Amino acid sequence: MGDTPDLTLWGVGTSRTIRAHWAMYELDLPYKVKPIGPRTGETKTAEYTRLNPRQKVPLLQDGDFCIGESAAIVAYLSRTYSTEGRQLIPERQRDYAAWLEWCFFIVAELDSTSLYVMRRHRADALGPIYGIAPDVVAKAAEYFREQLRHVEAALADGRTFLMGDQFTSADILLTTCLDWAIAYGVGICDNAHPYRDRIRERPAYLRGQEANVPLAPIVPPPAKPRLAGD
Ligand SMILES: N[C@@H](CCC(=O)N[C@@H](CS)C(=O)NCC(=O)O)C(=O)O
Repeated sequence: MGDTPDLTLWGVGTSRTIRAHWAMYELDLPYKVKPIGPRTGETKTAEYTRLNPRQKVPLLQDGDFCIGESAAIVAYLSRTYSTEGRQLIPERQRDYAAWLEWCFFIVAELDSTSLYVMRRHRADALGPIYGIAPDVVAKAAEYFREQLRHVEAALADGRTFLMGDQFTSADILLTTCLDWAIAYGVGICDNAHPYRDRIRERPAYLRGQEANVPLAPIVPPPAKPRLAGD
């Protein structure tokens, strides 16, 4: 590996792609952006499918190495490129385990089981593809609120970040879910507001947001029935 990493990040415009852009700025890493968007056909090209057979964004290319899944990308970047004072993963064994627990919890319970289910079944999102289902959307929102109680309990001791004084990639994952929930009109617990406000002031968050903006509005091709993806 040379002194300057050869990093290319594919994908903009989603709650998942922002995580990787944000992590790049937290770690102060130079990188190239391929601003492809979801449901534009750009994840289905032969070139992209060779790099990422899952046909999803985000995807990180580090030289000849490719890795997908937003939570894995931010963990990989930190593990590979952290420096003294700039790291997104705790080092001590039990802190590491607790960090891992938060990451899995956020990805599995807040993202996949709640917000993404809402996205799949909202009329203004992927409902036309997967089925418009207001009851499912309402139940998923309720489940999100229920699960957020674990975050509420953790923040009740006044900690700055999920892992205490150290900002980690778990905070990146959580903040993107809180932003997503608010955008969907799902209320978040009271003590998550000051937590989120604090984090959204971070220069890296603001720069990551800017980098995540699509060059042009994402216009999906005409809807046709699909079995899987997105
Ligand atoms: N668990 C994955 C989810 C990635 C994902 O589903 N990405 C969607 C957009 S949010 C996508 O690329 N769908 C393919 C497409 O729409 O072309 C992650 O966190 O990276």
